[in-house]
Amino acid sequence: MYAQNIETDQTGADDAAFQARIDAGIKVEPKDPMPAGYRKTLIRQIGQHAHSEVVGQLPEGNWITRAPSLERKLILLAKVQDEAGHGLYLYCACETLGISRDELTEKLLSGEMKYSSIFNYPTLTWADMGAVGWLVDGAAIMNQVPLQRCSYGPYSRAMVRICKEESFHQRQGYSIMMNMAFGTPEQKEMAQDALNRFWYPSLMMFGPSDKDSVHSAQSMRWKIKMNGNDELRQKFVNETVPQADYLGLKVPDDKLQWNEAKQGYDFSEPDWNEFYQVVKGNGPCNRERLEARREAWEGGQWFRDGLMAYAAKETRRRAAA
Ligand code: BYC
Repeated sequence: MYAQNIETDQTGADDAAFQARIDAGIKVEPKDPMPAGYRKTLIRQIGQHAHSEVVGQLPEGNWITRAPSLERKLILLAKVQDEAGHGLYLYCACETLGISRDELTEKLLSGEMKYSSIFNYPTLTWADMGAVGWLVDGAAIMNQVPLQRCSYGPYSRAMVRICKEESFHQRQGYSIMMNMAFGTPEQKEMAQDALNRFWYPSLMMFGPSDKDSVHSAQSMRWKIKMNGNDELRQKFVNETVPQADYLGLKVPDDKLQWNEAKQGYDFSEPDWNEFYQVVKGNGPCNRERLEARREAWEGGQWFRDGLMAYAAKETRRRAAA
């Protein structure tokens, strides 16, 4: 039933009338008519976003047992739990479009659906927890704050709560970076090394340049995306460079320079060949990440079976009462 809804426009939305509603700022709700392409694009984007949150737990989960203090361990645990929560809100939002969580997971594990390229990079030192919070969550906020105003009601509402939590995540990352950058010379060196490794992968999070972006134009018309990839990347660079300056760290880009005329920084593009390789599954940690998700999914089968058996038993009990 679900697949049919996705492939064909069963709800029969008239494109012009639908676009007029979007242009008027009216939110689309799950039972409203919508073009098949709109539904499909949302499933792709929200599903990819949900997968990113869940896979995003892995690089940080790697450091929970090695956090340098009890306080840092508690904060990191809370953050990683938040990511699981974000995944749940987003899977729920996606399910309102007529696809089940099981189907979404199968598509992730088969490689048909993606997750953010950033999580295919390893977290090698404690300073990486700082860089991930500061840069990765910082980039996520830049992208997600505008999505609170996106046209699909369940997605926009999920984003409100997610953004509040992401801003705590970003601050905890920056707080780690401050401790490291203002700490011993060795700590500062670790902070610089983390920035060096995470800078360009963070810029890639916004997706390819607008000229190479396949979906941006249509997604922006539908208000599934509120901004172009390059615009958000530029805003991220403009906000982040002064933060690096404050830390006394150097952004690893010799071409980085303030441009008075555009009131923003000129900066080097990431290596887009590397980006496409990572997206295709050939990044440093792609196999490891998917394997961890596969193990978790297969290992949890007995528990899901138990829940289903209990739900069936309860339904029978209520019917008999
Ligand atoms: N990684 O036409 P384009 C987070 C793909 S993490 C992998 O511009 P679109 C978090 C794209 O899917 C962030 N793939 O695409 C933080 C498309 O391929 P397909 C997760 C990417 O969708 C800390 C192709 O490249 N956030 O939240 O218009 C801890 C062409 O691109 C990437 C979201 O998902 C990438 N970076 O724009 C835990 C936010 N970039 O699908 C979690 C919502 C592009 O045609 N998503 N591709 O095969 C978005 O805003 C948009 O989907 C994107 C891409 C800006 C990411």
